[in-house]
Amino acid sequence: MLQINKIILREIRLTLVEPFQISSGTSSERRIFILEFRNPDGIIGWSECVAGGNPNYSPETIDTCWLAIEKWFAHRVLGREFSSPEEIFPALEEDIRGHNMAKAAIEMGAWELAARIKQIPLARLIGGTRDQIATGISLGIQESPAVLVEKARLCLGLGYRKIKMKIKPGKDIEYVAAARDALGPDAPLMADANNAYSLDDIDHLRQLDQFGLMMIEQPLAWDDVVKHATLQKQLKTPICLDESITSPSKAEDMAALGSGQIINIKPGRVGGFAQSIAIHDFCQGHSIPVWCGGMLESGIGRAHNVALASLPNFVLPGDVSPSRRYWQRDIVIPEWTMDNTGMVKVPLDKPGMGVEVDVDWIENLTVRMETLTA
Ligand code: OSB
Ligand code: MG
Repeated sequence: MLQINKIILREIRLTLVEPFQISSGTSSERRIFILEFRNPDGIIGWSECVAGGNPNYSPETIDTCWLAIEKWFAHRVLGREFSSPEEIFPALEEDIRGHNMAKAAIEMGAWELAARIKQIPLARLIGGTRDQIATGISLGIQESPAVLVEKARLCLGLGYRKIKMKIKPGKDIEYVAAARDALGPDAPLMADANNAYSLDDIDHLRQLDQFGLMMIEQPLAWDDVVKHATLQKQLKTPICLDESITSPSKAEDMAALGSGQIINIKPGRVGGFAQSIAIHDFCQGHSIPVWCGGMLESGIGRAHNVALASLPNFVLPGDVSPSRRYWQRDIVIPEWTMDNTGMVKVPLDKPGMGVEVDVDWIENLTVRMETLTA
């Protein structure tokens, strides 16, 4: 039986070890929204709402999520009895459109709490089978091709199994060419455009085909699945969709239309674990590989991503880099680490997400807090 009688919302701020630039903006300080869930026996679960400070990735932000949770979603779960966390998403979805990251924050916290109540690892509760996951790094747009090459080389040396290079018009062909040239034909390289192009750029994007990239992520509009199908027909490089896959139905559209061949699943973007699992299962049945994306999460969101990436069809390395890639000091104990072959261990020796929250540290970092009760 799953019952939640208290949810504590907190905003903390953490400074990134280095600023992160994508085609639609740069972040240097991350506003992070974390949620604590308590059941009547005092068992505690955690989640992270992955929305950013600005709506430059999706329409949601920390502030819209806070409002949506406070106004609508918390009260859909507080004080109610659920027989399984699978019942949470439908309860949040009824007559409320969108707000997936807010829904996911509630839903994923409920799964984490459920795993702790059952005293089993979260990864196992959601159907994960791996005990370690392959990891890649997402490198922001750099000031020159030479700087990108230097960073990418360092990352391959650290063991990362995939190097994702952020691109935008004017910082694309030359950058990717330099990386391929310097790192050799077998380096696992890909690019992520975060919607920086249109169908007018087909000839330009076709130049990327010569570099043997594993994939190009979301070159066209954030909500598009139709024009990506037109582009994919003209490109040899597989398209991977990120922003525009917001539900299992969008994954079905991608497969039906041929808009892409790979999906980056971010549980926040799709409304939580149940929706992620549904997309995972659909893709597995259609031979579409998936991998777990990242949203510059703290150690809490990272824990949820690691659990998700342990499912069997997560066959490509995820953007689930270790804590030190992002933060001077993370908010979980132990911090997330990666071995020198690019593998992150799925914590299977503890119930729940497998790391503990450094409560004193988050108390110190908290800039806003609100307690919601049944
Ligand atoms: O498009 O995958 C993206 C970060 C913020 C917003 C969008 C994206 C990203 C990343 C970072 O690529 C991945 C990570 O967390 O390491
Ligand atoms: Mg992306």
